[in-house]
Amino acid sequence: MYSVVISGTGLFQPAHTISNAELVESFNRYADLENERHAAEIAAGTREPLTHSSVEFIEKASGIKQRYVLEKSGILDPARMYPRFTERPDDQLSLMAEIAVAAGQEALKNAGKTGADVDAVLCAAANMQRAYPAMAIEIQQALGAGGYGFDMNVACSSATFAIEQAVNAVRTGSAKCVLVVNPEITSGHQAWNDRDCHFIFGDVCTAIVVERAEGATAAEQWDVLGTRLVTQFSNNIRNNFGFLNRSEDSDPNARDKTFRQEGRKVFKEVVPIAAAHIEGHLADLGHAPTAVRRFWLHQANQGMNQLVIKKLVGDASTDVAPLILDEFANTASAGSIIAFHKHRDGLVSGDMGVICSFGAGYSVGSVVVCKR
Ligand code: CO8
Repeated sequence: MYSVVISGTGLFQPAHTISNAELVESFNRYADLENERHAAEIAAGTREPLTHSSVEFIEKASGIKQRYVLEKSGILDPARMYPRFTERPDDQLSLMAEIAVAAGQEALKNAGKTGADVDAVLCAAANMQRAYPAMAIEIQQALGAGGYGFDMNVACSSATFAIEQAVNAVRTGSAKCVLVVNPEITSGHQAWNDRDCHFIFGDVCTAIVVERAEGATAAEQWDVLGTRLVTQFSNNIRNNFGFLNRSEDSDPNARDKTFRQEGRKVFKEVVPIAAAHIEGHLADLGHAPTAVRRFWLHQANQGMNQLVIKKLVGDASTDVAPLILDEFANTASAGSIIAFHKHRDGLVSGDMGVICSFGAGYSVGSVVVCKR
């Protein structure tokens, strides 16, 4: 068995942002147009009118202030309400691979590695752009990596679940250096015309290099002390988009073919599961939560993170558990990795940290690390 380190991280951040004010203005125009279109049914009492969204609600309920998106005009167009991407020919790098390569190159640079040093690429995200060939194999080729690549999806926990696969591959010797990428193009499967959730998501891609400690040369390295994953089935976060839609003769644009959730239930049910998961994982490694210098938590809701941290250590300050949600919104599996990427300055050798994701499935994944 080999010792394993995380030796580099990378972040691709789209060029466009949408503020809550822009988002709400577009949603409210959409709602007014829909209500005009259905005025007769609304007057007859056979249809409920759509109600306006509000910036104040979004900030109070979630902590989100803006989100990055790959394409803005289509999302804000009240006659469309989803991004406008150009279909690319098969011989051109696909959009998901393009953002994964950008984040992957930064992570490799920070790890002091090149694509040629990588012998496995895991593309882990809440949605894949196509059925096959695997996105990871296209990314592997674009980076000049060897070995193998595969895709995996555990929704918001895709990144931590992939880190465990990478750690196991390096620990057992089947790979020496694994690149995990999390291209999250959430704008493509977000219901921008649903007031209950139109504010939740943003686009981004993160990357992490996991390698054998004895080959690592990066100035900053994190020993992986342990990983732990758990899942428990729930329909409270669900998207029915899939390859059988055509055969089922279902409407590909129906509401259930994009993200939907019972937000309140998710909040109430996932907080105790996540807190108990982290506490149990640390206990089995011989540590109390108070021994942890920093928690890089999944970024879905500010109140959720504060509750998890209060349960664990009683102190919900952003020094203990940094928030990136205000700037990035929920970026599915990338959230905890963005927090790790941006907020680890100032930690010293021997400091322990926990990366933890939680979300659809339900799924929870934790990675306990210690700075070398
Ligand atoms: N503007 C104004 N008012 C609103 C709005 C709005 N936009 N939306 C709802 N309201 C109103 C409601 O109508 C309700 O009014 P009333 O009390 O009169 O009925 C009131 O506000 C309260 O509504 P809620 O109870 O729904 O509001 P909450 O306080 O629960 O906040 C949240 C809603 C923010 C969604 C909150 O419940 C939450 O964050 N829950 C946790 C969500 C979570 O963690 N989800 C994880 C999903 S991510 C994941 O797992 C990855 C999935 C794969 C990625 C998919 C990418 C697209």
